[in-house]
Amino acid sequence: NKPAKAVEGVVQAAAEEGADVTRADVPGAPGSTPPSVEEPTEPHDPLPSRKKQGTPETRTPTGATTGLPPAANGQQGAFLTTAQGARLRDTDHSLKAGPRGPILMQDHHFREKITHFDHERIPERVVHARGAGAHGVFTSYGAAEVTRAGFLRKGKETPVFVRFSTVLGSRGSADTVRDTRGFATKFYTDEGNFDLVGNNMPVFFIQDAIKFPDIIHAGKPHPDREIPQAQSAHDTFWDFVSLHTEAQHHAMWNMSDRGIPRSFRMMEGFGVHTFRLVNAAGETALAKFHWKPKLGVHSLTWEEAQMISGMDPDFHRRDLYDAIEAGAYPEWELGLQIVPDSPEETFANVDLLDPTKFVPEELAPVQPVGMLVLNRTPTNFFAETEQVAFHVGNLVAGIDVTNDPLLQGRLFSYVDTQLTRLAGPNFPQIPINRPHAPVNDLLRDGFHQQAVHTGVAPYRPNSLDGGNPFPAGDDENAFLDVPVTVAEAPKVRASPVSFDDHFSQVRLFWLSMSPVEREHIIRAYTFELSKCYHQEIRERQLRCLANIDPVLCAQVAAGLGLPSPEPTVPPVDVEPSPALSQLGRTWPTDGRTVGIVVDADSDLDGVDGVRSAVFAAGMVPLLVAAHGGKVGELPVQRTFATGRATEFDALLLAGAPAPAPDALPAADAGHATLVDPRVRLLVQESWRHAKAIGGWGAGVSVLEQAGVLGTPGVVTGGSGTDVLAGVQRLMAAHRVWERFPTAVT
Ligand code: HDE
Repeated sequence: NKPAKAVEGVVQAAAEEGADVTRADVPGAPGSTPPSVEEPTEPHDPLPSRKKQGTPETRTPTGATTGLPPAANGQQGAFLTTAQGARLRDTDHSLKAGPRGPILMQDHHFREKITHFDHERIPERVVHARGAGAHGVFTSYGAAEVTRAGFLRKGKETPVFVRFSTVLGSRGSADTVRDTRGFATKFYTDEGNFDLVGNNMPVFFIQDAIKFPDIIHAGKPHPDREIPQAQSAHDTFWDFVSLHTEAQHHAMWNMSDRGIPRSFRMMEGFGVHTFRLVNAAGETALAKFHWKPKLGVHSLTWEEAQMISGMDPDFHRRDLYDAIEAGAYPEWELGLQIVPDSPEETFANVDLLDPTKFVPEELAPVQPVGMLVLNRTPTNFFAETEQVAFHVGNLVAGIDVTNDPLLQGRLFSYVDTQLTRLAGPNFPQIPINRPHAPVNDLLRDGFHQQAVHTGVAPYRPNSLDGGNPFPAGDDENAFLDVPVTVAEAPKVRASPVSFDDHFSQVRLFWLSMSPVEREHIIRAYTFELSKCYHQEIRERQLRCLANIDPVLCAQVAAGLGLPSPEPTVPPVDVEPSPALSQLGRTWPTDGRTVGIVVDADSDLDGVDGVRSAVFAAGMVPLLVAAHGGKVGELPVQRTFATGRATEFDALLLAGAPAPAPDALPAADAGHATLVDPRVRLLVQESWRHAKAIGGWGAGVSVLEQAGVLGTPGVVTGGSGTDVLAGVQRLMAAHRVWERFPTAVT
């Protein structure tokens, strides 16, 4: 029997926690049910903790007790303190032996402050180091026919955190480089966290996870000089992908406009791998996950991307935060391509285990199953965006993996990498990673343990903690490893024969592009290969292009000044997938920016009306003038020194600001019709980047001086609102595509 004092302690502790526990409930207390010699089998709540095991109140009081918002936890009170809470008199001077003397070793505040600072940085992610995150909510339309996952039940709302990223660059690299983008979503479901760790492209460079270090070492900067940063336009990348031809498909997606998105808000997302879904009846289906942006899929031009890398390296991050803070919440529909589960795991001749292949939407339509809305920016970048840890193995009941060898390897990598990056195994306890479902995991101790675990039996089976915790079954929605049959097969280091087809889907992608998109792809390959120093690498990549398409190959070869080789694998007949092209549709223009050039002689009332109309259309008007402050009563957001065309989706000219006299060559001085050269540059760059342009009043003379009047996508009219209406129609198609030269059809 337990000593009476110990029993009393347990009862008292339970009462403090609000539990109704009597002496007889305490195991070992006189009069309690004697413990059984059998293993307990009935699930029940954990036993009340013993008094001496009660959680000590070690934390800074939380919002519940102080009334302060939870974000303020740990940083409260009016006075500066040490990390231990002792108030400080001075934090600007170290403790010295006299004002001119050396610092004393005993200055514990100095040592605490500097030591903490010295350790503020953690290793950046080995890939996807550069990223931006946001909170949001996912609302399901329902998908019960195919999955039992609770968060996909009709009407269910689930909180999420999403992190977008580039792949190759370091944490401080530019946003608009040519690269794949990460699109990782953590769903905090009632049944545990589900992470959909995807990209903005549906295929990957390699078929087997064991090659991941190879492709990444090839893409990262050269090991000797550590250049170039955040780009694939260099020898080692093209050396690898030209030798390792299964990478050709993903390489072409990177060379396409998808490699330079206009905004995170305007990117698709793909789970890439095939997953296995299980419904409540235990029936399975194979599925691919898709995110479809409400605003459509749009890209920058290559020149814009390069200019922005210098002028605003945080372009995508800023765009995401600005949109959310302005209330223009980014939205995506989650969609599923569902195909029947079969032992062959093949659909329409596509091997569903091969992550270098996708299933064309025309063959398996994307069925919408819910809506994601991002509505809150992080409070603290490090705590949330940097410390968030995604893992493809964070699965919930109703969603299981397949044997895709890339996915299988990822199941190992994502936990492993956090052990270094987040310094130990307890990263799931970091606030941004904590599941919203109850956790009862029998994992104990380790660096940075935050929980004060009670009980004495963190093992199973046990009788000392009443058998807790208990395994769940189907009725408690336990995760199900689908018992798929594993073929009896020899242990080999090999891939299925179907994985040997490295070119047919690259050709499919190429043939699905519009002429403008093909032209961009040709220019991207030509640019990147021109940056290689080794002639043999360019020639080898041209041989790969010959196997994809003779026109593509010939055009890139011409740009490089090299002969166009013959194919070694003749290009095959494939059916294009029109859904892959970004052109030919119109999209909402919400959240787009419209630059309006004004001067004191502009019709300012008219400009004010245009501003209101831009606002009313859900877009952002930015007034651009020679100086900051105001023009008339209108506030100026950008000056000719700070506003470049890259920031605007369309440009309106309501005036013809004259140049400062000292900005002109002597011969032009006093020329009454000349416009400030920076305004001409604004117009010319907007035109080159195929943006809609409009002008009225004196603005029309700017269009004339810039040499663009009467060309496609340049609207003039009697009033600003008429011009805006024409410009808006053009913006719905994203760009004025006719302006791009196309050598290919
Ligand atoms: Fe990742 N990947 N990956 N990856 N990945 C990481 O995990 C890895 C792959 C993706 O915003 C790392 O926490 C291997 C495909 C995203 O925090 C690491 C393989 C896809 C992110 C890792 C792949 C992705 C990562 C680095 C081949 C698209 C950023 C830091 C087998 C479907 C998540 C980290 C974030 C991050 C490994 C291939 C997407 C090292 C071994 C395919 C979006 O664990």
